[in-house]
Amino acid sequence: MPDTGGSAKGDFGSPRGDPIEAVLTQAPELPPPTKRDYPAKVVVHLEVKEVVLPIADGVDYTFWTFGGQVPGKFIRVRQGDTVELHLQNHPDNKMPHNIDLHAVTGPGGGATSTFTAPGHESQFTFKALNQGLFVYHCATAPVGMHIANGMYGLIFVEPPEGLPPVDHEYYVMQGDFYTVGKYRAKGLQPFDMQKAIEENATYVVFNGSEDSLVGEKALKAKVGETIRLFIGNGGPNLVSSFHVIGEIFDRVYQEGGTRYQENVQTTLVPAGGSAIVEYKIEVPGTYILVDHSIFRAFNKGALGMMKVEGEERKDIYSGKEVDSDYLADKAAPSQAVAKAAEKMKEGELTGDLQIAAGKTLFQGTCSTCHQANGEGIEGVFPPLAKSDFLMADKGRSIEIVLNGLEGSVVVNGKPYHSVMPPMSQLNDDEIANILTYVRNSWGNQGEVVSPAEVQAVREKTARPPGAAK
Ligand code: HEC
Ligand SMILES: [Cu+2]
Repeated sequence: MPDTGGSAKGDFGSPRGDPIEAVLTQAPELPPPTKRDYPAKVVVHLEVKEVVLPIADGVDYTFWTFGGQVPGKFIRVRQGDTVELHLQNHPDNKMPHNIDLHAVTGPGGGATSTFTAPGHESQFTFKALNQGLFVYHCATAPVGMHIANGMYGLIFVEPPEGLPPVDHEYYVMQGDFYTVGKYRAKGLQPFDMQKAIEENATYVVFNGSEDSLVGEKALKAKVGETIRLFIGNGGPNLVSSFHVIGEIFDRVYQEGGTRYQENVQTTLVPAGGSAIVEYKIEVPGTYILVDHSIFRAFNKGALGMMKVEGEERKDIYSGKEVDSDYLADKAAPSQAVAKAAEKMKEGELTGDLQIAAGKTLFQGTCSTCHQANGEGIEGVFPPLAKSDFLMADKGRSIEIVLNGLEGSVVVNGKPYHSVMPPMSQLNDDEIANILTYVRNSWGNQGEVVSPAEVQAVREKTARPPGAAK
């Protein structure tokens, strides 16, 4: 492979032709290739907007964004281009902001030239000397807080000859978020500076929300196609171990640079760094994008999907489709959880809404052992369907979910000697919904369980050692 020469070879002279207004896109889409063979002047208009958007079902967060969404809009230029960047700070915003692009050669990467108060605009110009995939972010003090609120995006400086064509290019950027409430605690969640300093993330998500790449919003492809993912990591704190379950990366341009490595399972994406990943798809089905620091995927939101249609290839893979057990409630996303959260906020939560939300949550949390139909597995997992033990005592059933159960228990005349782990990582409203569903399904009939009842049990009982609070 030829030496690209870094910045020394990246100056192709003065920009030629008329200035070009850059096409900017929101994730997961990318602007088209520049398809240019000369250096141009490219004008970029980015507007900072402070917006309230969902980070999870029923959970809102005040994001600070480059362009109205997290991550910021994707910028695509060619090596040697001269970029004239205009940063607007929307008049409704509360904070000053600026931009530091890692693609810039020059102190501060643009930050010192672009400090912008609400209602103002600033601009600066740079020549993109190095090719590669670069992060940009806000660098206004307190810098960590601006990045933690979602102020980052990607700029791709194409090599002069462009990249080889592929069937799909997608933009995926990871970020960690810190909220006062625990994971999925409902309502508008404020930023938690202390948790951010301690690097104790509440959420780790792709593209600004744990629902951004699941269900209807999954990335799409067909068997036989080649995919190129432009992966970024905004941080502020965590390094990503990016992995696609069921795929092997044919090529990885490590850290967004020029050289590629081949046949990679998991690639590191540093905070404030990137990677370009390519793979051809042979087998149809659902592929799961994760940060393989795996609690982040299943307990903090770092999980996305790529749905691939096409002919089965039993010679390559004989297995079954999506394993709904490990995918939890994301296997079949429903609006039920969001709806219940919304009505709870308005004080209009009904038993029916709780049952619907509880059903979704049960699939993810309890059905692995107690089975989707609540029948359990004889001798191993006791039934919840028509369980005399469950229905005899509502308070006790709350306690079991919160604190687990060990030792001997007799359900419908049959003994069980096993262990159920505590599920106290669930919120009060989630446990209330699950138990309302369980106590009103498969022939069971009982009253609703309210979040207040769960909270009361949480307060008056002790968690077993090692359980989540
Ligand atoms: C990892 C497997 C596992 C998971 C997940 C699990 N349980 Fe259990 N559960 C058990 C076992 C095992 C027992 C019996 C424990 C014993 O023998 O003391 C049990 C007992 C119970 C009981 C009392 C016995 C009965 O059948 O009425 C209830 C109620 C219950 N679980 C509800 C739940 C709910 C609700 C969830 C989801 C929030 C859940 N469990 C998740 C394994 C599990
Ligand atoms: Cu900012």
